[in-house]
Amino acid sequence: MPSNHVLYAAPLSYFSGKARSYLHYKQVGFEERFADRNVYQDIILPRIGYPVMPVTILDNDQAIQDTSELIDYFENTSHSPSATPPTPKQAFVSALLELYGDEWLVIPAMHYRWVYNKDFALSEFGKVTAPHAPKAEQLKAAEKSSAMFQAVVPMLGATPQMAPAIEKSYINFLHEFNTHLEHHDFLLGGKPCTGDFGLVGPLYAHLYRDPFSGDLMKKEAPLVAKWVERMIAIPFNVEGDYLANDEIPPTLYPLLKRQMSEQGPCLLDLVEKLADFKTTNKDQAIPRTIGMHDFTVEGETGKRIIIPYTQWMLQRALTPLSKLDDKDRTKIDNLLNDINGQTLKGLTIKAPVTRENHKLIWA
Ligand SMILES: N[C@@H](CCC(=O)N[C@@H](CS)C(=O)NCC(=O)O)C(=O)O
Repeated sequence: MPSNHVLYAAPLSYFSGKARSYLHYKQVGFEERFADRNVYQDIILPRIGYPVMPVTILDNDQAIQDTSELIDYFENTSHSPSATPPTPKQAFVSALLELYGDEWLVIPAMHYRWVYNKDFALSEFGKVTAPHAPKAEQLKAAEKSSAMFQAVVPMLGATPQMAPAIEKSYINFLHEFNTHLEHHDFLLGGKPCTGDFGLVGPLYAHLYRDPFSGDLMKKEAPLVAKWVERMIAIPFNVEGDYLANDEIPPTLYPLLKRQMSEQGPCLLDLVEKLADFKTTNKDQAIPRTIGMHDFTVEGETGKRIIIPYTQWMLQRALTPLSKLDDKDRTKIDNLLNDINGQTLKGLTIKAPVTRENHKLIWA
């Protein structure tokens, strides 16, 4: 397909998997280039200002870093095939599950990568950091370049104390998603939505491609592994559509309930903590983290960092609700009741944020 969009990405990367899968689905035509050390130096740092992947340079030379901004860009400029359900309940669930994949499943993804797949992960980091060096040198370079990622694991809450609960929750999630996939090819029927792309980030690079985790997924949830294979197939093959009448499949409720019970309390606390932070720091750049808070998974409570960016993802799910009429609003409220997400009903974001030039700023 003729196009000069370039995706700088790598196979080991969480968000590269999301961007790649979406761009193939969207059929916009792009070339993927390996984001090695030189790409970081020559393209990513000068264009974005900090080291991160994936980065897309569009054919008009615009640089897009964030995968949700990438999705928004192509959903707004190239309509078919769409990843945004046209009806309100499905659009809301799609955005919620994108938030879940991006900002919560990072906990099991990072846990399994660094506890069970460390050797493989290091060899993959070596390819990014020192692509042309001999293997031993690559591994040495990988220890250095992956140090920040390894240090983040306990900060995300994936500590040895939390490990059994994180694994229990992930296996339960796999079983719940597997049951859903006995009935549907994608989250909302026969066609993927932004929620599918959010989930494929962790479920591809870390939890399918890393060898121990891939075996676990194939054993515990073979249909989830097949879904990953559908999500990464080239060309991306879709024959169906979203379910009629704005229906949320009943088999999705256990996943949504899991999200509300685990991630929900952290979302509410984040909204409070970010508002508190703003009262004393409103002239300061918004930091990547603003302290730690409790989180509870399968009855076990640990601590994890509070990430302001997550509120931006939450806002993307909630903002469209304010434009709904009373009838549609009631439908969303009923859905939130059914998934134990009552606390999100009418939630006020006290210190809204937005993104500008690849950075989070106060809205
Ligand atoms: N929200 C961003 C997240 C990007 C991200 O976290 N990328 C990871 C690799 S998958 C990274 O480069 N992390 C380095 C860092 O955040 O310092 C997106 O959607 O693109």
